[in-house]
Amino acid sequence: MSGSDGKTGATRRGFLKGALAAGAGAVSAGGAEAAGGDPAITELQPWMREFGPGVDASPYGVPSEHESHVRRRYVEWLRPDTISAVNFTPIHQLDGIITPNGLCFERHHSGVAQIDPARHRLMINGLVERPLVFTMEDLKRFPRENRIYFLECAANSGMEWRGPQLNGCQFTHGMIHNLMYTGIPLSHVLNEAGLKPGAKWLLAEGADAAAMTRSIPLEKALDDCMLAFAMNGEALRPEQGYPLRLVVPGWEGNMWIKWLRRIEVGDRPWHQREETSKYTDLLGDGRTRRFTFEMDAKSVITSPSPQAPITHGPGPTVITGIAWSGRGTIARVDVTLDGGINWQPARLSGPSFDKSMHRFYFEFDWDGRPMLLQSRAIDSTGYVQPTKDALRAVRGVSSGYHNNGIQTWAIDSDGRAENVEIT
Ligand SMILES: Nc1nc2c(c(=O)[nH]1)N[C@H]1C(S)=C(S)[C@@H](COP(=O)(O)O)O[C@H]1N2
Ligand SMILES: [Mo]
Repeated sequence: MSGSDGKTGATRRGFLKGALAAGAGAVSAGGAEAAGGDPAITELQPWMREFGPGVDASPYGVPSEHESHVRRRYVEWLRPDTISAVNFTPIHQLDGIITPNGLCFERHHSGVAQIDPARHRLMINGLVERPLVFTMEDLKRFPRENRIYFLECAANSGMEWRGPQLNGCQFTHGMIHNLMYTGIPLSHVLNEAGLKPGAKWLLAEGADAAAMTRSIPLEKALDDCMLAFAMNGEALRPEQGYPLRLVVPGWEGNMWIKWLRRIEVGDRPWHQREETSKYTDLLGDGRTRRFTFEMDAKSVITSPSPQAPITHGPGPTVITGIAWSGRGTIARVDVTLDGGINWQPARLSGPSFDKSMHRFYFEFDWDGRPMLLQSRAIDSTGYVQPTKDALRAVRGVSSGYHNNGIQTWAIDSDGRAENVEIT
């Protein structure tokens, strides 16, 4: 598995040597060196001497070659060409609240459906007055909305249920993305078809070879579900369901059917594979919870973390991370440096939207000693993110889905981070 880069110690030693050569006191509070002596500023660099690539060099822009390490990654035992295929968002390298389109984790059960939008249709059938079939063009004639939501797979952090396993938040928490969706409220097409008395549930079906199908309560469908065709201002990426995906705000990612082709209206749930043998929470006594739709409040420190160690010495240090709740907004995030003995409120920065990712920062003076970092989210309902032990006390140790327990990173005096658990 490609985890931490193992370069931490070397980088920090390099910095200390530089600081010593420049003389004690040359390092300012922010870590910047006093002017003079650094060839990176005193000498002409290659890019200062020549005309750069012209305006047409990349008609569709890509990140700097120096950012090529920022990419989706997978783990060896969940390979890309299997039914369990998943890769992970590099959350340790991102900032703000919006996930760039090319870095959104992917989870698909039969690969990416390659769909010609001109031949894509959405059918509404079942308990409706008028069964209807829409083209993409038809759908775009309904009034559109723009909304920002997180999508988290119910299995995110699932591999950590019995104890710390993966050394990096990309792998422990990276089955999440947060995007601005453009689309139409699902209620528009349901009203157009006309709901018959007795209509209580929907079955959403994908056009991929897996024909992913999930039952969704009608109440939720009419409340805030969307038929989305754009993410962050451009057409959905094929991986995210091009040309049409169901958006089910705050609820587990599995319900957000990609490549959406059919919605059947019925009077009861269908109990499909993905809502019975999969995506149900096994409890300690052998029973399972029937449905767990909402994603509970959760947070994680993304930097420092095992793939993003602290690469400077003691002094001003920035901790950052993300928090989200399927039940509303994030009211507060607390951070602890000592494994939960003392908690301090972090600083939330950026817009706070319902069922969207939130960004937090915590700035402090690191004394260079080892730390046990944790964050804990409190959402707008007052719910407090639990410890992993508290979750196990209620749900046993055989579960895997819906693990929103508090994550701990042990930081050593070299700034390296490791996935640990405090028991
Ligand atoms: N048609 C279809 N929709 C699907 C899936 C799939 O395999 N096929 N996977 C589901 C699962 S389990 C998750 S977590 C999300 C992942 O969305 P993403 O690939 O945009 O990250 O899509 C859901 N929708
Ligand atoms: Mo999922």
